[in-house]
Amino acid sequence: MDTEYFQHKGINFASVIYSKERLEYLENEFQVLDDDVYIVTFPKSGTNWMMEILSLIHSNGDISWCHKVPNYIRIPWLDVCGPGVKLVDEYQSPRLFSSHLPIQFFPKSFFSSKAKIQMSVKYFTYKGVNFSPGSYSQESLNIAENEFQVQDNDVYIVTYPKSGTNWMIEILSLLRTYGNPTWCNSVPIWLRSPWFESVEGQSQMIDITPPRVFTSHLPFPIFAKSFFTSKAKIIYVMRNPKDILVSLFHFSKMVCHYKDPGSFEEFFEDFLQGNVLYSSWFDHVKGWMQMKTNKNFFYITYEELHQDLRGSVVKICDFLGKELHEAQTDLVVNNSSFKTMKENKMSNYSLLPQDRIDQTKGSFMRKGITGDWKNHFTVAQNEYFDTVYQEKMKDLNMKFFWEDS
Ligand code: PPS
Repeated sequence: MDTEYFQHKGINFASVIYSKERLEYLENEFQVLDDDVYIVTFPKSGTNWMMEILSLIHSNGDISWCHKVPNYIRIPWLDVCGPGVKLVDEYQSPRLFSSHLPIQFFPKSFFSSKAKIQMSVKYFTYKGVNFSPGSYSQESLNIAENEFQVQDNDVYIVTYPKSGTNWMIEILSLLRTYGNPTWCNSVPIWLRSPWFESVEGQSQMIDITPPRVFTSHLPFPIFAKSFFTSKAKIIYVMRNPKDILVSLFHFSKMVCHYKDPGSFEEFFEDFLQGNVLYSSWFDHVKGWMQMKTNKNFFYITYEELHQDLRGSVVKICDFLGKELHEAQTDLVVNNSSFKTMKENKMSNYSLLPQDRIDQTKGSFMRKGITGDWKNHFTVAQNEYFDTVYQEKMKDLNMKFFWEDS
């Protein structure tokens, strides 16, 4: 039997378990109590695991409740129709609920209550690398690595997150139009250069016309196999990992399908250990630097873009074999500035719905500067970071722009 979906305010719901009436009721009339606790998840994020943990906390570690009562009765689903509705509506305080509701449909009364949400996001690994189930699946990653067909005139922007990926997408978009910003001002950045390993990117790439530009955060060992027998090109952008750490810390608080970063101290340690999305920055950079002498591989740093954007654009043009007049180069430079991108809703991610990025917690185009780590790291953290950095990077024999700063 095919599952039928209906749309409620732009989101798909399976009609066998959801109804518009119930969603309207929950959003507008359902009364949250101050001592309620809600487990809220995107599907497959560890909901049932969290239900078991909260049940055990609720019964002071006594397993007998978990053994006698099914979990959906111990912790009813708030949003699911059927017998669960009765359970929800007749449930006595203190109440525990589960829900997959996006934030915009969550009971309005929650936001004026003292109730708590336990939001659970669990990353999965693909060949040892961490990914978020909100954007990737084992299948999408397997397709990207093993089935995706790279074309000879493709260009790939490859980065570890927060290295200047979107800046490079904007630059390449503008190169395509010889500096004319119309395309950048009318098409969202993620549709101009989809992430070819993500579930969404794989559905968006169907509409891409050659010459295709794709984006990727994939580490070298799991990149598209077909690339290595093609004439396609890669632009690899790197950034001072201290600034990446800071940028990723702030961004992780905004993205609903990223794990809560915890305190800065906790995130600092997670980053150094590679316990973050896409795992270790050190492995990413060292992996891709194996390509550094390949003629179809060009690398540049965020810091170089900052110091000399015009000179960087000229180098990128040389690599891509693209010829631009002086005035066209100026247009590319001006239209890819931080200020222009921050004001462009097609490039600043403000179009994404609240359940993807919580814009109240920050901005994707946050500061756009180099050296912001100095405003975040303690002296001890900086020394610790440098020790780990030197140890992990010692075999690479490369000097990076940021190492003198
Ligand atoms: S992501 O989520 O991995 O795709 O992010 P990514 O695009 O790699 O990096 C985001 C950071 O790049 C900054 N940014 C820019 N800086 C200067 N100029 C321009 N045009 C520009 N565009 C994006 C953005 O502000 C993020 O850095 P932070 O330090 O958080 O401000």
